[in-house]
Amino acid sequence: MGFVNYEVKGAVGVITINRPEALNALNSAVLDDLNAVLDGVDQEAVRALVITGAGQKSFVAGADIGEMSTLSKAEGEAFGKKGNDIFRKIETFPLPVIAAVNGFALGGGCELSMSCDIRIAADNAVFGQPETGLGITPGFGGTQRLARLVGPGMAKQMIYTARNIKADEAFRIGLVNAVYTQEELLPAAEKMAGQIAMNAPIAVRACKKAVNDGLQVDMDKAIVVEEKLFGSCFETHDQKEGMGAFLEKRKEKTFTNR
Ligand code: CO8
Repeated sequence: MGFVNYEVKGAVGVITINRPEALNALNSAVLDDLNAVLDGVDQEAVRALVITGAGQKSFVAGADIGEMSTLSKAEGEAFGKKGNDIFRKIETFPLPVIAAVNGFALGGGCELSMSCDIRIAADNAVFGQPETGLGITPGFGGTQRLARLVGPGMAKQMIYTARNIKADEAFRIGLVNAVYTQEELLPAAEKMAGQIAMNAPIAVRACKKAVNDGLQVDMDKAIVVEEKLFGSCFETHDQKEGMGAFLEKRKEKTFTNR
């Protein structure tokens, strides 16, 4: 794909937003390429994804301001929907997705990272929702996902002030799980994805669905979501393999995604 690279390393797929001349800003073509890469992921062979940005400076510096600058009301809504649909695809993607945030994650970039299951950052990462300074609201889910991740008070502060925060502050408020040096970031993301990939894929997918779906409903309904998914695991070969290996004191396990 022109603006999005995809490389499979064992059971880990690495998606790289590749428009470094514009700090990987998301225009329509980048979004289309990202969508096509997601649609092309082999969900049998690949068991976890990493999303990162090309170059040393930026994860994604936002939606493309040049492209957005002349939009009408209807076009703005349509552009928001285009991004939202793709980011929701990532959020509900059957495989876990790790954002390796290697620099600027502003506006749509922060929103892209928040649609991933897990965020880890390089020490040069900068997060923010600068939209109010541009005369708009966040448009790719920022008002919703930031509030859910860091709480409404901190989300409102970041969004109303449009103030960027550095990696250490993002770590302190729980927006990222860990901070690495720039050199260590991608290896760390791939290592984490590799650890996930070693576990039973159906169980990992069910855990993603349980957390995501359970957060949308009250606790009484949420534990039923978990019960159903927990029960469904007992129909799988991988449950028999995982528990069989424990009982037989066998270290090697072969999870076949069945
Ligand atoms: N859009 C378009 N081009 C960009 C963007 C962007 N978001 N960010 C950077 N670029 C381009 C610059 O224009 C520049 O291009 P050129 O060399 O042709 O002039 C190139 O990337 C390099 O950027 P800088 O020279 O500015 O690099 P600096 O190191 O000086 O600054 C910054 C880096 C601080 C990241 C700076 O580029 C910046 O502030 N960028 C904009 C960040 C921003 O405001 N992002 C949020 C955009 S709004 C958004 O994402 C809303 C999402 C939802 C949309 C829903 C629509 C309905």
